Formats: sequence, structure tokens, C-alpha cells
Amino acid sequence: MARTNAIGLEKNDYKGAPTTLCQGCGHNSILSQIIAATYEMDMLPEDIVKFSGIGCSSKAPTYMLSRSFGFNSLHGRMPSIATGALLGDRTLTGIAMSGDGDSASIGMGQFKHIMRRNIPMVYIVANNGTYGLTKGQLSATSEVGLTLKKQGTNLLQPIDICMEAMASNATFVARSFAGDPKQVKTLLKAALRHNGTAIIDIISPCVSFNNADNSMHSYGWGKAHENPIHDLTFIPARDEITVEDFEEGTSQDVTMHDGSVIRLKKLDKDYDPTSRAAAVAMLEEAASNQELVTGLIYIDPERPSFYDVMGMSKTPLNRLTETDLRPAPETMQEINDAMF
Ligand SMILES: Cc1ncc(C[n+]2csc(CCOP(=O)(O)OP(=O)(O)O)c2C)c(N)n1
Ligand code: SF4
Repeated sequence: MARTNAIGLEKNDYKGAPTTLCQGCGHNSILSQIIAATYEMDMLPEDIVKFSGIGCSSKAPTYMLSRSFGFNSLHGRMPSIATGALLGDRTLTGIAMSGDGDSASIGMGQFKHIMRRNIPMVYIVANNGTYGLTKGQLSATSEVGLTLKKQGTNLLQPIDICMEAMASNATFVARSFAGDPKQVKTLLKAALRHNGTAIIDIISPCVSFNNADNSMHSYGWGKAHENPIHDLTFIPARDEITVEDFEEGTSQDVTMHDGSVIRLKKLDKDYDPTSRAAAVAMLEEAASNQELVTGLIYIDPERPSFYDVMGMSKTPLNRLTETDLRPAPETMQEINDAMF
């Protein structure tokens, strides 16, 4: 008999239709980790809503969580759709998958505003430095000097997704590599517990159009240059937090909104992900040294989400009845009087 999680579901209950993405595509690896993370966190698929724009990466809603709600939206417009849906039902957990074309080119304006609003959702940018679906054009995250077949060489500066997230006051900023599934899964779990927009930029190689070893979005380059800033453990609120076998002073715990904890074991760097200044400096250093620095780059677990700032009712808006919504005559009178 297949193993079940704490709510009695099997891993299969979290899967979607079989993938039609190319074999070896990094996006497939990310999908497997979303399925694993939601299964291991005992999330009810019907409590999840999947969002995407357009691209190979944006086909994701079809290949995972078939019991969840989903919306494969317009190119670059996913954040608006997600905002509307989540404001309609704040009890749902949003998981979005976008691409570097979808988010850093056509969707850049939308990408920035969802972080500014801090809408609670996990926002993955499956970043392959190319437009895979339309057959391998250069993208806004392609590095200077990248040469792609039939495209020529990129001469323009790339957009750094994490740096954009920092500039937009995102409250959770992480970077990972599809070739490092353990780290991807741990970051996803932490992101799923964040009370705001959680951005995860995942380098996700396109094996058909951008996987030469000298390309900064390839498996070869990622494996040779990945430099994790810490070793991550996610401890759900229900589990007892025990002192593990590392020496005092070599780890840092960040407590999330629901009491879950992200334990960051220090590696060679002494890095504090709660410092904005440290995050920006580290991203700048990584870009100039051409290093693939991965891990939790920045977190602010305290900043209120859009729901809190707007004082939204705990009852989802889509479940408020006409009687709940109609103001009492005295209240209407007060509003009218206040206008004159
Ligand atoms: C409005 C609009 N413009 C252009 C396109 C063509 N188009 C489809 S996908 C895509 C880029 C996809 O790239 P990315 O988001 O990086 O996803 P990938 O396929 O690499 O995963 C483009 C330009 C479109 N579908 N709609
Ligand atoms: S073309 Fe590239 S991005 Fe699209 S499925 Fe194939 S490997 Fe993945």
C-alpha cells in the first residue's frame, strides 16, 4: 500500500497530468519538488490555487496538483489574476510559476507590484535565461556574452530577479537551482509558510536551447558554480524544535508567522538574511564574481501582508452574503453626511 501523509493522502494525490516538457527540463524538477513539498506539508490540494502566465514554465499548473484550483493566465499578467483570486478567497494558498520572459520582460510591471502589495503567495520564477516556448530567444536575464543558436550574442546587461525583488521591498527573496532539489524543496516549504509574497528565483536549465556548459543558466555551470550561503532546515510549527547536533553560534533560526522555523546552518559565509543591506551587498558581489549564490537571501517575517494592511475580513469575500455586505441605513447616512 502507498504511504499516506497526515491527512491520509498519497503522493499521487498531488500530481497532475504527465509532463509534456522536454526530458531533463529544469521545470520538471521544480514541479516534482512542489508536489513533494505540498504532500509532505499535509496540505489539502483543494486549499491551493495555482497560477501561471505563458511559457513552458507557465504550463506548470497542468502537471501538478490536479485537485487544486488553477489559472493559466495571459503572458506577464499572472500577478493581476492571482491578486484578484486571492482577494476573493484569502483562505487559499497561492502557488505561482512564471518564467524569466513572463516575469522579467512582458510582466515586469506586474511582477514589481505584487511584491509592493505583499500579497501572500509563493511566486517561482523558473529562470532559464531564454524564451523556451518560442524556441530559444535571448531573454532579459540572459548574461552579457551569451550566444544562442540563430540569436547571436547578447550585448545587454541582464536583469537580476532577486535584486529587483529587493528593490520592490519583497519580504521573502530566495534563489535556488533546479539541480539542487533538496534546497528547492526546503525553500518552497518555508515560502509556503510566509505571510506575504515569497519570491524564489530558480535557475532552471532549458536543455533544448540554453544548456551549453559556459551558459550561466545551464546544468554544467550551475553545478560548477553553485555556492549555497547556508544549509537550510524547515521545521513545521507542529514539530518540536530540538537542538540539533551543531555547535552553538553556528546556526540562526527565523520564526515564521505560524510558528514554523527556518533553521539556517552557517557555511563558510557569516550571512544574516534579515538584513536588507547584507542581501543587496551579497547579490552585487555574486553578480560581479559570476557566482550562483543560493539560499534564503532575505526575509522579513514581520511585515503585514496586503490582507492585514487593508484590514480584510477573516471570512473570504466570496463567502460574504448580501446581508453581510449591505451597510446599515445609519452607516450609509454617516457616510453620506461625511461627504458634505
Ligand atoms: C502577449 C504575448 N506576447 C508574446 C507571446 C509569445 N510568447 C509566448 S511564451 C514567450 C516567452 C516565454 O519565456 P519564459 O517566460 O522565459 O518561459 P519558458 O518558455 O522559457 O519557460 C513569448 C514571448 C505571447 N504568448 N503573448
Ligand atoms: S524548450 Fe526548454 S524550457 Fe521548454 S520544455 Fe524544452 S527544455 Fe524546458
